[in-house]
Amino acid sequence: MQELSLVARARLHPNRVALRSGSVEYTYAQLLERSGLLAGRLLKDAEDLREARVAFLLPAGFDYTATQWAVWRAGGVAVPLSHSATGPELEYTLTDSQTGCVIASRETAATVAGLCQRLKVPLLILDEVEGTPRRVLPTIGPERRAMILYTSGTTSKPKGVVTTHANIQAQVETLVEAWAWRSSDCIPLFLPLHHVHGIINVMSCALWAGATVETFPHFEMGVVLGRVAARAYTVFMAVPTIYVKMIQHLESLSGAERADVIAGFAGMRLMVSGSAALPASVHEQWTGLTGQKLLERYGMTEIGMALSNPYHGERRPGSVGRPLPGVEIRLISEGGETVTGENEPGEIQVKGPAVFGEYWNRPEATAESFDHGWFRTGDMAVVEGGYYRIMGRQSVDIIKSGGYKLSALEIEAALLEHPAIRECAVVGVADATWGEAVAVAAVLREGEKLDVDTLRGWCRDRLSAYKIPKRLAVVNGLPRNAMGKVTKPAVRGLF
Ligand code: MLC
Ligand code: AMP
Repeated sequence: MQELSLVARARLHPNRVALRSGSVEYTYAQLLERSGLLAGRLLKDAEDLREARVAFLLPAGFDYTATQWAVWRAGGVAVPLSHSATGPELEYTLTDSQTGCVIASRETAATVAGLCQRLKVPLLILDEVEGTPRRVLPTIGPERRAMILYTSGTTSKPKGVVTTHANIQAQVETLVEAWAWRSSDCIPLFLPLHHVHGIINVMSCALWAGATVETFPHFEMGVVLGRVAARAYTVFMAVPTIYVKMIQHLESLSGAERADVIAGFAGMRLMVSGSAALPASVHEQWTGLTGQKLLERYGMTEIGMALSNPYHGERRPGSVGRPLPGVEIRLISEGGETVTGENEPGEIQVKGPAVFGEYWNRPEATAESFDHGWFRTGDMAVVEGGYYRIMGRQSVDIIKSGGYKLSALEIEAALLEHPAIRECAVVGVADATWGEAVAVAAVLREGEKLDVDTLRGWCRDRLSAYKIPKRLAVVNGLPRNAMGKVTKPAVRGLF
């Protein structure tokens, strides 16, 4: 029987702890057992789910991972849902992915029950699933579709990035090799589990290596730092916003408490930052505080991780290092030429087994995002002294806030439904904590008034909390160029 590599590897260390939540531990044997039973339940009488989409809204932890593995082992495509998503956002994800079944816990069921009923999608409540007798599971080839992750882009609505088992394996193997993952590792997982940073870099790499993942429902500063002080972890991965927040928090702690946390960080073998630019000043502050040189890397939902500072060797602040093993990178200049020398900027394009094959049901968007087999990231970079430095994005409509990629167009479309707003333009403005903060310039209808708190309150049912504008400028007219097009750099200048 050919098995998925991640699953087959788990059989090598059945008694090791795979996951820990609070004081409860789960071994690899339990993960295999539970995911096998659930896979049987999902299959019912079928032999293979044949890439049917199965969405799940589950907190990070044993049930999340067992469900993800169950979907894969039954031949389905995993569609993890966001806990921050609003009703309309969940509806979009379920309908766009043509999901055939949703899995929730007793706690999360209320969020999706009404929607599932309306869309006539069966809802499975995990706590009520009965054990299904052991049964033969299908053979899943590496080229089969495995997962759809929704990512915002230059189109208003998020697109589903489809990765195969081969893509996921390549994404995991390159990191396990480059960052020397080992079975004695233990890592905290507090990042959202509907994005690659949490799913691939933290969870799947750790489980591939036979290591232990300690899960948290979200980033709980006090609890996580308490465990750091208790020397619970060997590896730590976070987005820059978390490092900024931890620096602020450490400064507020008493001497002894602070010394314990710092010693916990200092003793780790690896600390990684990614998903957004880590300002060199934050990198240096962190080294000053803990002695740890953060390893910054660059990646994307469509490609996994592509560039990384070295595990051994110079980790340069403000730089993302060199291509990871198995990843081909080229820079293409504005004129369409391949950049050959240093100090000349170009768009990062990526090739290799980790690169996704398609956006779900969007052949045109897929075709546009590739240039003769090279994936066009839309990120600009330059090589300096052998290391890549990210210069920013080609599109002003993509915002990175606290590691989340947001589409200005999607936010504008939602805001235009507000009865007081006649026109608006959304931009990302530089912010010391969030990297970029969402800001909106709005022209109001005759006689209307609007302040930022009222607008934020109105947005709550429509947009995930992290997409909601933090700043509002009410203006008489939006800045436009001679052609009448809104000029976003000038909009940024309003804040
Ligand atoms: C939370 N808020 C945000 C926000 N996160 N606002 C803007 N941007 C964000 N990222 C809102 C909250 O809803 C709340 O709003 C207010 O800000 C304060 O919240 P908080 O409690 O202080 O923040 P917290 O909940 O701790 O969240 C911060 C965070 C979280 C950094 C821990 O955003 C996070 O986990 N980010 C990681 C995202 C990620 O994993 N990205 C990887 C994508 S994959 P209010 O209105 O309620 O007060 C990828 C590829 C790659 O990028 O290379 O890895
Ligand atoms: P996502 O689409 O959510 O996977 O986000 C991917 C994007 O995050 C990339 O296209 C980059 O713009 C950005 N990104 C990831 N890592 C870094 C980094 N180290 N520095 C700058 N930007 C980054």
